[in-house]
This record gives sequence, C-alpha cells and structure tokens, in this order.
Amino acid sequence: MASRRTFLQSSAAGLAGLAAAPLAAAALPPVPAAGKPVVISTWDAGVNANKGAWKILGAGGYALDAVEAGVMVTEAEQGCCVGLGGNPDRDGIVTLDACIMDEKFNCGGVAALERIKHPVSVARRVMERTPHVLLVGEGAQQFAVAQGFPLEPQRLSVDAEKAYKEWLKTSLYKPVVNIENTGNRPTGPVGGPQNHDTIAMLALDAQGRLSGSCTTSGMGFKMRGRVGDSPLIGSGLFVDPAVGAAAATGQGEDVVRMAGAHTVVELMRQGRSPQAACREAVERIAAIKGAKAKDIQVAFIAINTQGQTGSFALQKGFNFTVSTSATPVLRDSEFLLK
Ligand code: SD4
Repeated sequence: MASRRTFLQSSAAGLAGLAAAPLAAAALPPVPAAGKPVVISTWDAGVNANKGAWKILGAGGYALDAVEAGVMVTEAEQGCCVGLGGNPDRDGIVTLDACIMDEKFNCGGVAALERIKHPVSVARRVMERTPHVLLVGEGAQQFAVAQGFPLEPQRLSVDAEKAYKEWLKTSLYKPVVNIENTGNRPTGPVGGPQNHDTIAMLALDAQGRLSGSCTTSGMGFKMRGRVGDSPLIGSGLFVDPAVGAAAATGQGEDVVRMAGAHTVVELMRQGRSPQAACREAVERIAAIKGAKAKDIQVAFIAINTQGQTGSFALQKGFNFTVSTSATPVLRDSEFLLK
C-alpha cells in the first residue's frame, strides 16, 4: 500500500501535462517470422499461460484452441483476479466473467458465473453450441452444468477469505490500481502465483488465423451482479480477421464506456500500429476521465494480421507477455501518466 500511495502522489504531479515517454525501441515486443505464430497476453500470469498456448501454436495448432488452453492455465492457478480463487463480490461470492472470439466473428461469453472452474471454456460452448453470444448468472451456470462442467463447492480460497475479511473492516469500494501485481495476496510474493490477474490473450497461428480470450473474477468487492468489460465483445476483447485483435485489463467500467478493444482494432484499421492504437485508446480514456485518470488503471494489448504486437497502459505497473517461441518474453508496458 505504501508504494501505491507514493505512486499516486507522483502520478498526480505528472497528470497535468499527460506527458508520455517516447517509445523505447528496446521495449518493443518481438515480431514473429512470416507465417510463424505469436501469442500475447496481459500481465505476468501470461508467462505460464503463453506456455500453455504455445503447446498448441508451436505444433501448428489453431489459435482458438491456443487462447482457450492458455488462459485455462491461469484460471486453474487460483490467483486474486482470475478463476475460483479470485476475490469475491461484496456478498462474499466469487463471480466470473469470460469471453472468446475466433477469426470469423464467432464469439461467446459468460458473466457473473459461479462455481465453474473454467469460464472461458463455457464461453466457447456458448459460442459453438447456442444461438447466443452471452449468458449470465444462473442461466450461464445451468448451461455449464448441462454441458458437463462440474459444479465446484461454494467456498473462498484461503487468500480470498483473508482479503474479504480485511475488506469487511471498512466495506469501502476502492479498487487498487495494479492490484494484479502488488503482492496483495497474503501468502504470495509480488508477481507470484498468488497474484493473478484478469488474463486476456490474443494469438495468431501459423495459418494466419487470429483469436482472443479474456477471463477474470472482476474487481474484488464489486457490487453483487456487477459485470465488467472482460466478457463483453468489443470492450474486453475484439477480433477482426482483416485487421487484428485487441484486449483490455484494468478498470472495466472505463473500458466499456469507450468500447475499448473495438476502438483499438478500429485504430489499427486506420493504419496505426498495435502499439500506437493501444496508446491512442488509452489517451482517449485519460481525456474522458480528466483528473480522475490517476485513480484507475487501464491497459490494452493488441496484435495485427502481420503478427506485430503492442501494448499501452494508463499507469506504470502493467506488464504483458509475448511468445514467438516456446520461451515467453515478459515486458513492462509503456504508459501515459508520468
Ligand atoms: C474488470 N477488467 O472486471 C476487469 C478487471 C481486471 O485485472 O482487468 N483485472 O473490470
């Protein structure tokens, strides 16, 4: 918490000019050779997730299978912000949001899903086996069970229970910027296995097919029934096979209000690189939020049809993982507020 206070002080000072650092060439992510696959995902949970995705991509497999399998790794890791180990809502219940999209505008999502370990796989079933794109709450759970997903016990992980009890002392809803990487879990180190985040993943496979996925437990201690950007096609994730794909993490409300991922893809359609498109979308959020921008984090990742990737964040502290081989590369993102 001390570092967050220091950070907020320094970012408040930097907000006035909304100055951004020039893009350091060394920070640019690797680009795959023509016809080679690439996968990019949010935060350092992406290191393990990308390895899961690479088992499929590296063997010439389908991007859609890769983005599902990749984020399932994070869902199973039981960190703070993805899967059933996530922080609960203010009633003490973990509710999960996820979506998935392929290279043909097929898409599916689930929101406010309870007691299901792999919401991204339920999202894929919504896409493949229903006439709909989004199922929520009880209906999503009924569908998952009918599809053979086991109903897990209704209980908090040890860390989530501790975090919830701590939260109950004040019951104030104050999302912590970069909570995904701030060592917020009592039993886990910063960036360690207990600190997982919303994970969004974008992949281009060897056949040039693009897909994306996104999965989260959402903002901890949210109102019961709150849904963020992550399961919403066009906000948390968007894929356009002619242009590229984008995904978001951070304060979902502020991604939804400007249709974040879709905006990034449209900016790429107008000729921006993935990095420049992510940056412009973040600048738009900063302009909308004004002085309140310093209180939130939002970050985008993007990929284009040539396999170039990029990211940009509002605040310091966001990182992302790119793989053009079996060895993932973790990068600190460029950011706006200095
Ligand atoms: C949400 N965008 O529910 C998610 C939160 C997030 O890492 O990205 N956390 O608003």
